Amino acid sequence: MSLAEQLSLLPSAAPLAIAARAALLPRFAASVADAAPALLAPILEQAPLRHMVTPGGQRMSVAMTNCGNAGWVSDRRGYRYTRIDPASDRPWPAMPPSLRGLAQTAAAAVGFDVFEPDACLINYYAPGTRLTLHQDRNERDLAAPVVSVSLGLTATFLFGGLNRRDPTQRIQLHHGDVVVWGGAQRLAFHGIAPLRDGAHPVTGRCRINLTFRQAL
Ligand code: MD3
Ligand code: FE
Repeated sequence: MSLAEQLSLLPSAAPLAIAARAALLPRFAASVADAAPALLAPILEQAPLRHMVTPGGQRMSVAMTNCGNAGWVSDRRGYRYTRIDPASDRPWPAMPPSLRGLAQTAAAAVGFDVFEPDACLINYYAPGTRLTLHQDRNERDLAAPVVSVSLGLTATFLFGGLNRRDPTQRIQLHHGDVVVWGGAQRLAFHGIAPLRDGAHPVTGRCRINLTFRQAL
């Protein structure tokens, strides 16, 4: 059995509280993480990954797409959630119930008993890709948490404060890790350091991050 297979059979470690209503749940998604590429393949076929453009005109280095009733998009007009994929003029692909249920179970583990995500943003990181410090504030109800599932190569998550220039903590996010962000940390600045090159047995040479949100 490969090391990755052995690790996937270990029980997940205790939650790591980051703040009152924010926590890292190590390997919480272990049971679905190894099957995620097969689950995502038809979604990526219907709504291919694309490099969106920021309102300032910069091409994002992260490639993105969405599933669910709403999807996050960025272009010269700004950031927003849409029900229709502008690339296909069709609704975004459905959110797989198993992934939605996992996000709900994770949210409940941090005290969010009611979490009804309608959007799942899929972020694809090739080696060298980064996500600069930003806040997520396009969701209608900022009292709802964001739940993130990491797949594939390990990334360094940068976790700052409520002001862009506050110091950042670095947290390693591994395959199968889940992070729940709620409470005051919901509006914290955060990002991903340039992804280190490597090969992961499940995803290959990339990291995929799924973020579940109550957007509309
Ligand atoms: C903290 N994604 O999609 S996930 C994003 O790994 C995003 O792809 C990163 O930041 C990634 O917006 C980080 C963890 C995460 C997601 C949303 C948050 C942390 C958050 C919203 C508020 C505070
Ligand atoms: Fe974010």
